[in-house]
Amino acid sequence: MRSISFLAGCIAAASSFASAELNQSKPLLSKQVLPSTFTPPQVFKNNNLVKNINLDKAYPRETINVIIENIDSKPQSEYYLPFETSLISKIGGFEVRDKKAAEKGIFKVEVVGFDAESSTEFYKVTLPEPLAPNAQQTLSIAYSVLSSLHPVPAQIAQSDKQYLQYTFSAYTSSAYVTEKQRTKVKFPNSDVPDYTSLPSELNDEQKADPQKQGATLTYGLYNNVPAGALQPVSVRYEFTKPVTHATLLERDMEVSHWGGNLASEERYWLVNQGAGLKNHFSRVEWQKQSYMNPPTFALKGLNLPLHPGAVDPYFTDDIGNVSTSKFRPGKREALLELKPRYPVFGTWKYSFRVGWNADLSSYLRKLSAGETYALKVPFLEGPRAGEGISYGRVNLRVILPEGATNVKFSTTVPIVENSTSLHKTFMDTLGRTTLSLTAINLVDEFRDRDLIVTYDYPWTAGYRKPVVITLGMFALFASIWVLGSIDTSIGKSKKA
Ligand SMILES: *[C@@H]1O[C@H](CO)[C@@H](O)[C@H](O)[C@H]1NC(C)=O
Ligand SMILES: *[C@@H]1O[C@H](CO)[C@@H](O)[C@H](O)[C@H]1NC(C)=O
Ligand SMILES: CC(=O)N[C@H]1CO[C@H](CO)[C@@H](O)[C@@H]1O
Repeated sequence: MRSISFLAGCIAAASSFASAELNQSKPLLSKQVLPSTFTPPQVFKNNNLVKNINLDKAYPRETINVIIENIDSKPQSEYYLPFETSLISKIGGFEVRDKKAAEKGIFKVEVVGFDAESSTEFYKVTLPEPLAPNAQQTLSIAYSVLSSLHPVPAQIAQSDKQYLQYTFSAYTSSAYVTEKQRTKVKFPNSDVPDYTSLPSELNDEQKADPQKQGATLTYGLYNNVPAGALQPVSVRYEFTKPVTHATLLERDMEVSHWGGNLASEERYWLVNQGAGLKNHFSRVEWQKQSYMNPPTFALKGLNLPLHPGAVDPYFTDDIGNVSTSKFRPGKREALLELKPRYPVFGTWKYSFRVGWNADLSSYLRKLSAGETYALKVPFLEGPRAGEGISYGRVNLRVILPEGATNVKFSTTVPIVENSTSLHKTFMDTLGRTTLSLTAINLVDEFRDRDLIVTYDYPWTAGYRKPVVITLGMFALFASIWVLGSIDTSIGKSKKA
C-alpha cells in the first residue's frame, strides 16, 4: 500500500518540478516595523569585541564574541545589531548565546525594520535576564552570509585554481560604541593573493593593517569605534571547490500509520556559484585527469547520508533515472552517493529529486495521553560535503494521515512561515493533514536539528481509507486487518 499513495505524491510533485523555482524574490523575513525615527537607545557599550570570519566553507561563517556592558541606570535586556538591508537578506542561522553559559540556550532574536525605506535593519536580541547597571555579559553571535562569495576572475579554464572574493567591514557594525575590536579572517589555505590594506593610523598599534600569518589575517586593534561606523575591505583567496547553493529545497515527509512507513522525498534546485568555464567543457581533458582526482571547482558528486534502515532510494533528474548513483546501506548510516550526469561548473544549474522509505516506528511515538502521537524527524537531511552547502529557501511538508488534528510543531530551526492544510491524493476522502514550514538561508550545519510534530489521530480515523478502497463486502474484513497493523506499529514504537 505504501507505494501507491507515495506514487501519487510523486506524480503531484512531478508536475510542479519544472516550475517550482518560483518566487525567490518575495520578501523573506518577517519583520517588526519601527518608526523611521528609531535609534537603538544607547544603554550598552561594547567593551571588547572580536569578529572571526571563517572562509573554510563555500559560505562565510562569522562569529562575534563581545563583552557588553550596561551603561544605563536601569536594567536592560534589548541589544540591537545593525546590518545593511542588502546584507541582512543574506544572513542565515543567526544565533546568540551567552559565551560563558552556553547551556542557557539560544536567545530570542527578531529582525526589526523601519516603516520608511532604510538602508539599515536590526537584529533585536532579547537577553534572557535583564543586565543590571554596570554589569557585563559576554555574547557569542554566530551567523552565515549566503551568496556573498564572488569568483575573481569570474571565468577560468577547466583545470584552473578558483579564487573567491569576499567583501566585509573591518569594523563590526554595531549600534553602540566599541572600545576595542579586532576582525580575524581564517582562509582555507595561505594562498591569499589580494587583500585591502588600511592606513596604519586607524589602528591602535600604528602598524601594518592587517597582519597576515599563514592562513589568517587580523584587522585592528581599533579603539573607540563609534556606533554605525563601517570600513569596507575585500579579500581574495584560493578556493578550488564547488560553491554549491540550493536556491530551493522542497522536502516532503509522508507519514503512513497504516503502512508503518515514513516516505521522504527531496527536490533540489542547485546552482554552483563559483567560476564559470572560460572555454567549452572538454570531456576528454576531464576524463584524462579524473583518475588523479585533482581539486576542482566543479560539483562532481553529492553524498547524502540517510538514517540506517532507509530503503528503496531513487534519484531522478530532468531526464530520468540517474543510474550512476550508488546506495550503501549501513548499520550506523546509509549513504546515497549521487553523481550528476555532468560536472556542474560555476553558474551551471542542476535539479534533481531523491526519495527513500523508512520504518515509521523509529520516528513515531504514541504519547501516553492516548490518541496523541509525536513524530521526530531531522528538519534537514541533505548532502554532506566538506565545503558545505547553503540553502536559500527550504519548504518542508509533513504529510500526516487523514483525520490527524491538533498539529503542533517545535524546532530550533528559525521558521519564517508555517501553515496547516489538507493535501488530497486520489484515494483520500478528506485529504491528509499537512504541516508546511518554510525556513530561509540555512546551511548544512543545520542538518542535525530535529523537528518534532505532535498530532491527535483518533483510532476511528484509520477506518476511513479502507472503507473507501474496498467499499461494501470487504469493509469489515479490511478494517479489522488495518486495526491489527496499527496495533503492531504502536507496539513497535513503544519498544524502540
Ligand atoms: C535506476 O537506477 C538504479 C541505479 O542507480 C537502478 O538500480 C534502478 O533499477 C533504476 N531504476 C529504473 C526504474 O530504471
Ligand atoms: C505560525 O504562524 C502563525 C501565523 O500564521 C504565527 O502566529 C505563529 O507564531 C507561527 N508559529 C511558529 C512556531 O513560528
Ligand atoms: C514566477 C512567479 O510565480 N512569480 C510571481 C511572484 O510573486 C509575484 C507577486 O507576489 C507575482 O506577480 C509573480 O508572478
